[in-house]
Amino acid sequence: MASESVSYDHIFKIILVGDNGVGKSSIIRRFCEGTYTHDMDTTIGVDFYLSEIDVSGKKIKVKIWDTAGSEKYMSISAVYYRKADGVIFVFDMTRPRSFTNVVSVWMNAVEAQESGCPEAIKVLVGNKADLSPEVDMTQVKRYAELHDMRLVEASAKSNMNITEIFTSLAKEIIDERVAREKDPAGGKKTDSFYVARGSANKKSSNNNNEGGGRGGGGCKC
Ligand SMILES: Nc1nc2c(ncn2[C@@H]2O[C@H](COP(=O)(O)OP(=O)(O)O)[C@@H](O)[C@H]2O)c(=O)[nH]1
Ligand SMILES: [Mg+2]
Repeated sequence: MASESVSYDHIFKIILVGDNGVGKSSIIRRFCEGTYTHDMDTTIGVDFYLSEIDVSGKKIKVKIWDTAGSEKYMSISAVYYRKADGVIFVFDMTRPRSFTNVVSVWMNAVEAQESGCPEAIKVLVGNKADLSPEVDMTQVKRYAELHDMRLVEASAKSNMNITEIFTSLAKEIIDERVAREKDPAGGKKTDSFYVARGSANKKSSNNNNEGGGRGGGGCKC
């Protein structure tokens, strides 16, 4: 049988990190498969997913690494932080501790792997935005700005801003590469925006392709 040959404009490695139970696997499943289940299996070590998205007419293959949020897996996960093009830090908007752990554990773990590599583009995601927030969002916004990170309030359950997370990250990675080619010494300059609940990017259906969304690529995991 002849194998299908697909060429891509870009291939990006994206990893999701954050505490156990914040919804990393649910976000990926929602994005890749358009599904949500309440009884998710706990991720052991690292899972690997593939998807495709179209951003500004470019065909992009995204390799998504889902890591276990337990510290005992951090040493396994650390290998996968290396050479990531994008890192999605996930916290649970109903669990303040999961945000303070982004600050005190996950950011340090990722930055420790970055030596010698161009900086990965980072995004901060507050998941479970379908529930009442317990996290102080003023503090979260300040942290995101300080780290030049886009902040997205999302819900894997209600499919809010899930596609937005990946398409906007891919676009930022492309913009960063273009900027670096033009000016190799230049630093990253991200528009610091905040995608809140009920924003224009809110999505409510599974196959939301508008605005450069997924180009019909399902997960090939
Ligand atoms: N209410 C709500 N629950 C969610 C959401 N995302 C995930 N969950 C639930 O949170 C639990 C942990 O999710 P999981 O994806 O396994 O988290 P992970 O450990 O970070 O991969 C599961 O019971 C999910 O069904 C969400 O957006 N809203
Ligand atoms: Mg998981």
